[in-house]
Amino acid sequence: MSRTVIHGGLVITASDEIHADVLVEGGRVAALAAPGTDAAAGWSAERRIDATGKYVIPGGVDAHTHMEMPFGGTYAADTFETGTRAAAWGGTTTIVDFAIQSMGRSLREGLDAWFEKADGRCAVDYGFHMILSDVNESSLKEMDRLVAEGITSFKLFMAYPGVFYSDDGQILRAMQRASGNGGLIMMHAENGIAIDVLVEQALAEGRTDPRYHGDVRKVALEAEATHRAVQLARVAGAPLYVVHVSADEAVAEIAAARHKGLPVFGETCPQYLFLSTDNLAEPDFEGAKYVCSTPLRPREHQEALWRGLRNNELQVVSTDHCPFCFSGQKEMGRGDFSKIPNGMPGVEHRMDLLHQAVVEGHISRRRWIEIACAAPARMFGLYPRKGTIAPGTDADIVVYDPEAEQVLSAETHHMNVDYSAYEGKRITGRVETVLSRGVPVIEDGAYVGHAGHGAYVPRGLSQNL
Ligand code: DUC
Ligand code: ZN
Ligand code: ZN
Repeated sequence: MSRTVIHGGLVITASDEIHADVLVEGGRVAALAAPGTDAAAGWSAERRIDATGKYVIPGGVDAHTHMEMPFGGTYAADTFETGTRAAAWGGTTTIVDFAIQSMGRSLREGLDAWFEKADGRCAVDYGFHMILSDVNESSLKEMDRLVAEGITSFKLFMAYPGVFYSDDGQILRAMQRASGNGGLIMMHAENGIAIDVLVEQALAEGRTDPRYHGDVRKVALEAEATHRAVQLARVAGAPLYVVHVSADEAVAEIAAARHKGLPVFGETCPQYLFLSTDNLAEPDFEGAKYVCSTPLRPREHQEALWRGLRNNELQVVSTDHCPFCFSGQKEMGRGDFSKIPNGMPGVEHRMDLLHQAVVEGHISRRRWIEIACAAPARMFGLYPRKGTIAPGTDADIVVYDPEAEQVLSAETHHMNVDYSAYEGKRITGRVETVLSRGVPVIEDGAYVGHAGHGAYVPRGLSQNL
């Protein structure tokens, strides 16, 4: 059985920071020992990684990606191959992507299509959530079967009428079903019916630039939908996970629900923490690079998100990675912001941006690991196999240099997209080595993994309840 020793580093998990040597054996963590005692303990190993002065952290778990997602007449530009490779570069060793049920089709057909796209192509491990676009008697029954197979979470949309949208009755039925089968409902909480009215009015009045995407998708309409989702989940007796929370008033709705003791959870994304409507207003259609939904908000909202992450009103930071090239894809919306495909690249830089948040004092090191690794793993039934470093866990391990400097740029990133949302941003900290189940994927600044190493991971029920 192949053995690796990572010695001299500071092992950081969501609960501890300890100087320890880590023994990896056959793809799993076998033991941790006090620094320097590894030889005495008889740890012979083929590979020894010197982590002196470095952090040894669990591989990141990005619970919200959309590889090759069809949207607005085009497809997200990262395939499972390019997207998981970029994830590995940034220290993310597990993604949970969204398989999509098409209108009029079964969940099974959607899921099979996503298995087909991912099979044999991934650099790191992957699981699936299921997007419910057509809630009916038959798809409700299928939910039970999927939960038994390890697809234990379901995304519903209160936005995008005519595409992914579910009405309140459909949402309630899906929540009731999840309450019975143990599944977790993930909600895109924006009032899409009202938004569509405002889109129509904006376009009719000649307000067509990307910044109006942010204008029409109002804070009140995110907060209202979040409130409604909470009340529907409460009536159904189901837990609720609100995805890509961007507005302070939506955080307040989640906090109020949690204060009542309801099992309501929230996720935000780096773009809401670091970017703002100032980006959406960039001239010459550049703002299109930042069109995603929920939209970027005025920067005053960022403090509520950071506070929410610190005090556990928000539990998870995922990326909602859904990249569209500026050239040829974002450009589809010149003269009509509603035709700009919604989504931004991000899977490569989540761990780094959140480390930058540690450097800037927004969160502690352990909270960094909690929100980026342990909490998403627990939330989606992957813990402790993923999300921590302890005897028996998968050896998904990142050696992270907290002192290295880097500048984010489309010139150097590995995502299959022609721009960076963080072009020129200076970051302190960088991934040095990445192991996926004990196998090197990134080593000495080079990609040494291969498509097909990444395995499908069936998930258990959410462990946060
Ligand atoms: N939001 C996006 O920005 N892109 C894809 C789907 C979504 O909900
Ligand atoms: Zn969404
Ligand atoms: Zn999404």
